[in-house]
Amino acid sequence: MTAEYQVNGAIAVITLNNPPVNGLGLSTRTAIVDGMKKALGDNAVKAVVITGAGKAFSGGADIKEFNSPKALAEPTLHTVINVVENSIKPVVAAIHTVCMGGGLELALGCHYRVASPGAQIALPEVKLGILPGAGGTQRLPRVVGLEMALNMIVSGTPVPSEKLAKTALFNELIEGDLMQGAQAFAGKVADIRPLPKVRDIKIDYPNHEAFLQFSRNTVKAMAGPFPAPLKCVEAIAAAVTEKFDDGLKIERDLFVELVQTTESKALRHAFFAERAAGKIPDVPEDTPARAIKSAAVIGAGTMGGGIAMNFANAGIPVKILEMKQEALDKGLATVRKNYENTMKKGKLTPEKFEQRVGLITGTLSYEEIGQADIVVEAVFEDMGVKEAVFKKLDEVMRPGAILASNTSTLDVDKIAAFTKRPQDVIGTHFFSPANVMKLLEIVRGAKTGKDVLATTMALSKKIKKTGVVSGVCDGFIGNRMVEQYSRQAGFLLEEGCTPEQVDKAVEKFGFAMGPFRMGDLAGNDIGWYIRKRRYVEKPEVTYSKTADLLCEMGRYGQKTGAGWYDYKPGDRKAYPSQIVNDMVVKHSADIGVERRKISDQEIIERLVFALVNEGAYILEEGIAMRASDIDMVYLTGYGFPLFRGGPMFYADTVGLPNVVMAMEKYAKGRHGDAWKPAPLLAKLAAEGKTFN
Ligand code: T1G
Repeated sequence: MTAEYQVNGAIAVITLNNPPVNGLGLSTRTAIVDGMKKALGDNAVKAVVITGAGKAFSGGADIKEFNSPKALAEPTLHTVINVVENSIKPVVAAIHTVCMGGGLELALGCHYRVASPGAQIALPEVKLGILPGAGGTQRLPRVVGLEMALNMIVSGTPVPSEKLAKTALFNELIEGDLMQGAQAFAGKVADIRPLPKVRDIKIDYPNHEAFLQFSRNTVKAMAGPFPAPLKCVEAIAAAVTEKFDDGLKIERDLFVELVQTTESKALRHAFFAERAAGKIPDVPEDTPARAIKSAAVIGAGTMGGGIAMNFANAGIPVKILEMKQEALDKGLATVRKNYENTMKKGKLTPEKFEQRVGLITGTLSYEEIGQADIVVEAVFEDMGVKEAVFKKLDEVMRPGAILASNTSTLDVDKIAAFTKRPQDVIGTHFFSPANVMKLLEIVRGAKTGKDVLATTMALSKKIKKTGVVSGVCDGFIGNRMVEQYSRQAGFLLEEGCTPEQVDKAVEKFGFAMGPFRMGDLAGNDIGWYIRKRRYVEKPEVTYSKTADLLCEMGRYGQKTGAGWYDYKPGDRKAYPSQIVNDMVVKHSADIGVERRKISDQEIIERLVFALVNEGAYILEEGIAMRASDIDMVYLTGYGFPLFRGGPMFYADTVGLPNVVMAMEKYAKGRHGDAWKPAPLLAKLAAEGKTFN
């Protein structure tokens, strides 16, 4: 059973025990009701305490059960809460560590609640695209007040129990032994009648309509494409205006509506995908990791400085190595400026500022970084330069140090072969700006040690990155896919689009930024350099020449004041460029392509399905371990819209047969070779299956 029952004197104790977070799955719900029946049937029992074993009181309903028969099987969470609330003996919730979602709703059905300080209290359902569906929107406002409840439910943000100690949510905070204190409290209230029920508390909020209308307007503005936040407000409004049971019904109807939405399914997919990405099938969770107490970074450029900040932010001292004092000083000054800007925004205290800046030092000598536990190379993306650096690192780094490359496309196996310790070499591909973007592609070389992989994955968590393991190929996962996306964007220009038309369509789909604005931001010369290499290595792969023509005009993007768009000094706004549009139109004529009107749908299908198809190749080659890893790469590194769940999840929602049909249509057009369906995609589509 996933809840234990025991009786200590006159107090029955029901302990949820469904690791890892006491999710309220069917078996746990059944065990709670069984425990209550035993307690109610035992005359020696005067009161009941419910608590959770391990690291949570309860993390809420078992999300894994959603959209499955178990979620609605009796006893549902509503039934469990009714059994508790209608008990003729007092029920006390003894809360510790984590009390979230359905776990908090269960506690709100109890007559009393006591908690240890520091327990994380939350109704985070909105982060899964739903809302508290077991009375949370009706009961929480009754104990913490309308405003606090609305903020907690619409944000989903946890609040430490001590911050709620003075509200009716808790009867006591117990500093010492929680279970001892809870049972003593239960003994104290065992004979008090009537039993206090949260549902009986009236919400007293004068002029609540104005507050609720203000909340609706505010939430509508921040919710973006997600329907859940506004529905949370509607459910909470019902707590104020309706009778309790009517409010409960409104909440239930809204919950059922939301749990079916694609947006919620996408958020739940991302929740599990983020956690799955940290699992490496052939590297057991208990693989011993190497201690990372100090780091070094080679290169004080934009990437090197950003990478160093990640270590400092995690409290790890880091030394940046440069060749020239001027470059080192410039890099350190940029890092300091970044932290100053964060401090000016009030997101960093002066103490933290000093601490972090103090953790980052510079050197011109390789000998001074030899004792670091990990070194990350962030030099120019050229194999010759990487070779020189890694040969030097092989000489100076202590045995057991991890030698990581921040390469964004190059062969990590070749880099490892420059050293006598390939088992210590790994790719750690950060995304610019490295101190901001969550994604970290962890590139596993053929000889990378399992402990090095485990250490780097653990380090990704410590520096608050989403680590995703990639095999070695040109561009790993993200950039290999974006290559196809960019090819299609270039072809669309030749066939009739302007840069702003493509960007607008992509941004309407939900991407943070379209491909051309992104190019201007990152620097069009980066892609130019990579294409020049590819023209030699893969002459059979065709590209639109427009991007090269742009660079030949010196229009590298914001850094040169002009790119696909025009820019004004001191203004980052992208202005459509007549020069570029004329260049594109002329180029179409030069290559004999008649320009045509192209729909947004075609733009999206060609850009997104290009990602999906390359993702399918990456999956079948084993470069990515799972489709949800590819989704995490795009959700955390490329601005793919979260409400669509990532390219592979999105393809599943479109239906793989529909994706293949669209590709067959485009295969009949120019550069049809780009639309050959990956065998895995064709197979899944034919079998009516999905990637995830
Ligand atoms: N259901 C199922 N599995 C869960 C889970 C849940 N609610 N919460 C966590 N897990 C799994 C997670 O997938 C991972 O699995 C492991 O537990 C450790 O998680 C009716 C309907 C609780 C703060 O949204 O925020 O109640 O990878 O790595 O960092 O109104 O998990 O090990 O196999 O995150 O210590 C509402 C979601 C549900 C809370 C713990 N509750 N969870 O953080 O561990 S909907 C939530 C969290 C609901 C009712 C509605 C965190 C945590 P694996 P972890 P952690």
